[in-house]
Amino acid sequence: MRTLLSLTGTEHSATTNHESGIAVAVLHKGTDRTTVDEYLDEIEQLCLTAGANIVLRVVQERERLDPATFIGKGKVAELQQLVSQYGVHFVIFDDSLSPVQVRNLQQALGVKILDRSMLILDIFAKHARTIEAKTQVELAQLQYLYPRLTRLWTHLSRQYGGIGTKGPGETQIETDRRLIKERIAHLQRRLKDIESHRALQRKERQDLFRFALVGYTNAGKSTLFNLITGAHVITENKLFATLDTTVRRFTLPSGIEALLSDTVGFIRKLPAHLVASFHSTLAEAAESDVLIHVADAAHPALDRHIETVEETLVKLSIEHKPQLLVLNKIDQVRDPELRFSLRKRYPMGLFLSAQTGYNVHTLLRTMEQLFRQQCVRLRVHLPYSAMATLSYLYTNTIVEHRSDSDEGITLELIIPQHLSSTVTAAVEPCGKIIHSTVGAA
Ligand SMILES: Nc1nc2c(ncn2[C@@H]2O[C@H](COP(=O)(O)OP(=O)(O)OP(=O)(O)O)[C@@H](O)[C@H]2O)c(=O)[nH]1
Ligand SMILES: [Mg+2]
Repeated sequence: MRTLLSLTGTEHSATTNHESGIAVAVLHKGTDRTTVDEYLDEIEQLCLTAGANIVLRVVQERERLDPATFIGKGKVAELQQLVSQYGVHFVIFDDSLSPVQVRNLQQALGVKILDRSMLILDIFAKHARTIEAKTQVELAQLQYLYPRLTRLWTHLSRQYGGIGTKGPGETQIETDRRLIKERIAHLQRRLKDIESHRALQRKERQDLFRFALVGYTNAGKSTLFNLITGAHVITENKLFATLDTTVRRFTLPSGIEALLSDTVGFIRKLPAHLVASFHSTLAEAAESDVLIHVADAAHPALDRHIETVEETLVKLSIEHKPQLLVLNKIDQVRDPELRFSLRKRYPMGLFLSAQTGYNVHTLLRTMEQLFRQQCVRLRVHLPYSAMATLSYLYTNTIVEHRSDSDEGITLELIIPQHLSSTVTAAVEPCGKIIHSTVGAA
């Protein structure tokens, strides 16, 4: 990863420890100042996660963006002064900058220029541990870089070469482009292999009902996951602590086993390449039966976080799955008025604390209800000789009721819909299905 990016002169890491910077945002018409402050809070948190500090925030009210420098000339001059006054190492913009804007700003300010996408890609690169995550991040980085290199190349060829000549810059960048293209193809092949392996693993587990935790980064997904499944996924007060998907079995209150998955979090303006290249990681959520949307109830930007997650689910085409909204970190919402307004805004939300365990039993009961709604109720009759089938039914279905008579055993069963043909096939050779109804809630 490092070698390829260094070909272009781009540093592997956007920020390094102890670097300081200035955060810049533009206040567009129709956006209020509080929202822009929230965006800058998030940029600050992203920088902290990447190991850098924001020492100053600059907001410009502007209708039309400057194609050359994004912000206006006067603001660039003001920034020039601030950069030298505070001795910062970088200036970061909340919006996406074009390669030309990055170059012009870099020339004018003499420090590194970053935008939100670059910083997010950087954090992903730093946090990637597994081969899968590393491959996905590298692919996203190169795809982000590639079109930028193309435009840069056009610029350099004009500057150095001119028509019909091949200047040194041009040759170098052509080589870089070819190498990047080859590497992208290689990474895509590798991800395809990983993806088919994952699909095989999912198929092996397909007899279990699947819940998937999704939500904004830092909402507490992994904390809740660990609490429910007893796993030890890393939880941190940093953005994007989790970049992989972990799946574990857990037991619903009725005793039936199900699967729960924890995955990478979402954020506003998540670079499109990242969403695309994290396809195999997000496949577990995409193929789950129920999505549990975890949100941080104590966060001032809660409403916007929920909107962002909903938009991301649409982008992933999984917004139609049955969903449960969990408002986590309720232990941090102490003001009764705030709690009241949250309940009014989110009447369907389930308020809990993954840290203290408050109300987690209600979540489990609700999960069980959702499971039952997607189940089939079966009444079967088995002779006493069918002990193996009986034991199979006890392990793989919920036995709601059992009655024993001289003729044999009658069972009232609740089973996930996708298992109904498997159960029918197990029962029919020795017993019989008396009755079946969809929706066992
Ligand atoms: N007070 C409080 N803190 C919580 C609660 N749940 C999680 N946290 C804290 O919130 C931070 C983020 O939690 P994680 O579980 O890592 O969040 P995540 O959603 O998995 O985050 P990413 O993997 O980074 O997307 C950690 O410092 C947790 O200790 C809660 O119910 N109450
Ligand atoms: Mg996590």
